[in-house]
Amino acid sequence: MTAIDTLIILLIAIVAGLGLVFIGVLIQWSLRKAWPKAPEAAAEAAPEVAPQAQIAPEIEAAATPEAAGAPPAIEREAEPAVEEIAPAIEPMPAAEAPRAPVRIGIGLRKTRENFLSRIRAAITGAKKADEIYEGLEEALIAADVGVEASMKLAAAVRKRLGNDNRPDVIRDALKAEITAMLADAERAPAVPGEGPLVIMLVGVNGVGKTTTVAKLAVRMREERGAVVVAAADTFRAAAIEQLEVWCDRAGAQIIKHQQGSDPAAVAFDAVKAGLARGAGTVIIDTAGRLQTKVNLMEELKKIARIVGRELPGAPHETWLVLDANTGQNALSQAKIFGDAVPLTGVVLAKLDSTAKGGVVVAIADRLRVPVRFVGLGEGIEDLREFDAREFVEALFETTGEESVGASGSYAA
Ligand SMILES: Nc1nc2c(ncn2[C@@H]2O[C@H](COP(=O)(O)OP(=O)(O)OP(=O)(O)O)[C@@H](O)[C@H]2O)c(=O)[nH]1
Ligand SMILES: [Mg+2]
Repeated sequence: MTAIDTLIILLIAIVAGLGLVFIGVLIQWSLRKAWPKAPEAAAEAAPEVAPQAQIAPEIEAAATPEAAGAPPAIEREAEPAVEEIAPAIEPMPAAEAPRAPVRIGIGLRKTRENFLSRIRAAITGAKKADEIYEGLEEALIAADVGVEASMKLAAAVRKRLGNDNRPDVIRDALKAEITAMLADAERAPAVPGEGPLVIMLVGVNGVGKTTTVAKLAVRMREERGAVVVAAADTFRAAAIEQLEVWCDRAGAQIIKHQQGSDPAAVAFDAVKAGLARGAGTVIIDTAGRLQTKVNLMEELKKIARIVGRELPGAPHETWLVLDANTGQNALSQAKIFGDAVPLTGVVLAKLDSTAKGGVVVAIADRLRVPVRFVGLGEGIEDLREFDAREFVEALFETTGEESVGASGSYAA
């Protein structure tokens, strides 16, 4: 064997070695990527996780402690011995290296297709004014804008235009009226007097609360510094584990107790930890489902009460997370949660996967609370601050359908 032969063999061995290392890294990377799904899958398999409809008042479980004459679990619990709780302050985890943004552009495609085709059909063609506005109203209702908001919008456009039935003019007037309706519900975000901004996320199970906590944590960390997250869904199996994985990714510190422990105590600890380490934001993840709706609402009230005791004014923001696919059901969910805790905003998750995005307008009109953020995908980057004008532009975007829209972000 010549020296050249030996060199070639050596070279082949090195290349093969490098190849093996590369495959190893690839496998590790794909496992990490898939991991946050794992707790969800486990949760789905767990018997206590019921479908989202569980929260509907009419389906409230009968076989509950209350039904058996026992007081609700939340009332049997003593308030947490707040003085005894010493938050374990761990070093803030480092966030994962930022990945390239994924799928943020899909946005409103499905909603826009649904919405525009209906509006177009209603306002084009030689029709009488009565027919046009009746059709417009029906088209808006069918696009999930809600009955009341649709009637208001059609009436406002008609009042604005009189007998001008040109489709372009009607379309522009409708845009302006929808924008005005959305802008009317806008409110300035809360500014905490002292200490961290405390945001509590509430909503029925499966709407996207935990995912939104992670997305918000990334954003708030960039805007306001360190983020502490409270794992206050202590009810669902695997919820804490799921949040832990997300917090690792987001570079947020998680405060957790055992599964089944008092969520108010977890939230209290998180606020205390946030104060102690000068965090900019504390985000509280809550359960979407307990044994009964009553228990859940009492639990949320208690969390808010205990947190406010530690930091006056907290929670400064309580956002209802809604699944955009729910359509008009969103309004009844808002009523149920709003009766328990004052809602200061809405996060509309899964806007990317629905044609029912028109519900944004119904929310603004009926709830009178602003949509703060919209979820546009399952990735940690897929959260967008809601902007009424940008949203409406994207909703009506027609030039080069499915190319980059005027807003460049909501539009596909
Ligand atoms: N397409 C899409 N999926 C989302 C979005 N936000 C959340 N999801 C998915 O919705 C599912 C439920 O999300 P979670 O964050 O676990 O919902 P949750 O409200 O915390 O659920 P519970 O803890 O059971 O109450 C997951 O599969 C998420 O990936 C979004 O904006 N777009
Ligand atoms: Mg959750």
